[in-house]
Amino acid sequence: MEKNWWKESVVYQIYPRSFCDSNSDGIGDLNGIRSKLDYLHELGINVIWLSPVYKSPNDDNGYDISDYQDIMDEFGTLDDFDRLLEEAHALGIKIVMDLVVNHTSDEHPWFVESRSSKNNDKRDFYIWREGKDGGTPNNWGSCFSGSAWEYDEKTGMYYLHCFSKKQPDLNWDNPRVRDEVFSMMTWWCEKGIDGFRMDVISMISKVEGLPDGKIEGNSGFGGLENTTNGPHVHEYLQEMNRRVLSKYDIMTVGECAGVTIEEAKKYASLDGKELNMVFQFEHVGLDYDEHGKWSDRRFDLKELKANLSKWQNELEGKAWNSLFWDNHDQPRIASRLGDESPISAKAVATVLHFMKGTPYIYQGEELGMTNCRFGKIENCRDIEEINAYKDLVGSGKMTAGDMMAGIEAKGRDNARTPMQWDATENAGFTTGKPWIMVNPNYKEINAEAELKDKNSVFHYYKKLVALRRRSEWSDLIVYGRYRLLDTDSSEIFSYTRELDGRKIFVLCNLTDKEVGYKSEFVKEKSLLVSNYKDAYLRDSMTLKPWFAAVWEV
Ligand code: TEU
Ligand code: CA
Repeated sequence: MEKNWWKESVVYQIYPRSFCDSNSDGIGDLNGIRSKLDYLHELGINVIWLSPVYKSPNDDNGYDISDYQDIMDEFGTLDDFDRLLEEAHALGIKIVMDLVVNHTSDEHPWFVESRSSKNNDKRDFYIWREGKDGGTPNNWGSCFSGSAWEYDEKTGMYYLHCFSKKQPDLNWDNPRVRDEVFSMMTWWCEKGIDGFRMDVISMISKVEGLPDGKIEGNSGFGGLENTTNGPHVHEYLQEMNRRVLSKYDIMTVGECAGVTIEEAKKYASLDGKELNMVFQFEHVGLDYDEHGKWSDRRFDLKELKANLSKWQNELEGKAWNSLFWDNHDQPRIASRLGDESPISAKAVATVLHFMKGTPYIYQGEELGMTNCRFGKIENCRDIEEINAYKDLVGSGKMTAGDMMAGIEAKGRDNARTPMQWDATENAGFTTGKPWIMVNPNYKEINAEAELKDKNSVFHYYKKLVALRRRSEWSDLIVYGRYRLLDTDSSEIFSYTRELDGRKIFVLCNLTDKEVGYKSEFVKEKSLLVSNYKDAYLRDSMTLKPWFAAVWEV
């Protein structure tokens, strides 16, 4: 297996709006991030994935970009960015930008011109269609509820928006769109950034003719199948690779909603023709129900183990995996798979961080931050939650109570409550009024307290990062072969990693109960890490609640 720095990295995702506010306006910013670089250096991570910081009206908190080459007013200036990049690099921390090019903001000059008439220079930068039978051009639904088409009075046509109506989809079939995107990417690479996370990159090529999709559940709209993994997506990414990516020593990860194993082998093939790795979403869709994500259903552990193991085994030797539980779109794993106790946060971290692939830590995950009881929709800020609430409660498909339970279990705002730095007001995130409520448990869960407590979730994550990046087991953890054990257990998640005759054994009890365990290994050579003190390996053991340990055997 060829060695690469991005395979040996641990990435930390920052959602700038909620990370650290340096000028008391209640909104996180670039100088706030810069003030916390030492904290990240202490954690030991070597790459930051920065969620979008470009100019944006913030309809979707920066995932609606109106100028790709300038910084959003609330976050600071390009000079602030340059300083952040310089100081991060001085600490050996790389910065990967969030590239959002499936769509722009409707306030981007390209779209302002495109919608102004039927025949201007930018008209076919976007996807405009005549209506059909007095309605929309097809039955596609938006990820943020409602139709994926918006009627535009000015020219009497519809434009496509797979997300909010303020996020019109770019027409990637137009070579001039690709030219503009590639030159913008080159501009950022020339500034010295270290890579791109590519937002919904699997959606940039739509099926010819934009045919109706299969009606999804009771939404009344066609699903995403005609918008993901489309006919030209690999052609466009290979062109992007030839014209930009291959010219720099950078890291790329594609956010690929709907990606299958077979598609991932193309997007993230080891031949380096497209991207380095992908985010797949099968595992974080396993606790959905008939209401889609808006359910408080929990994972079935056997299903979760089988899915993660499938990705470990089927990409082996063919493509590189990413490993994540949390991000700015997901609820927090300490609540979702753990029981919000620190010991359970350490257990779910152990399970992920010894797998094969590049691990991603989302801001606050290293503290064991949890989901938030928002109580009422007025406390929510996320366009996906607010639109879904209006749609599902407004139409009587869900009660307000069930919908709030669904939002508190799975909503994106769970990841977007302010980073909890200390026990002072607003968790030390801001001295102003925070743009979104602070999780009231910040008095117990905060960085200051955890930095002082060697037994904290923070210090456990620090150990996981050090084992992967700077230990005698680093090569084994990064490049070793994965093998799932105890396949039929719905309580235990255990596996081995093996390389050049050395083997580690990962054993986790993912329940809050004591569990008897018969081990095929009877004696450890060494203990790498455990969330309990007396983690001795025996052939017959009683595993305490949330017990996690990794031994060399
Ligand atoms: O997410 C795309 C995406 O798949 C998610 O919106 C997902 O559909 C949803 O959150 C699951 O419930 C990317 C960004 O990560 C997200 O923050 C943006 O809202 C979206 O694209 C549009 O840019
Ligand atoms: Ca601020």
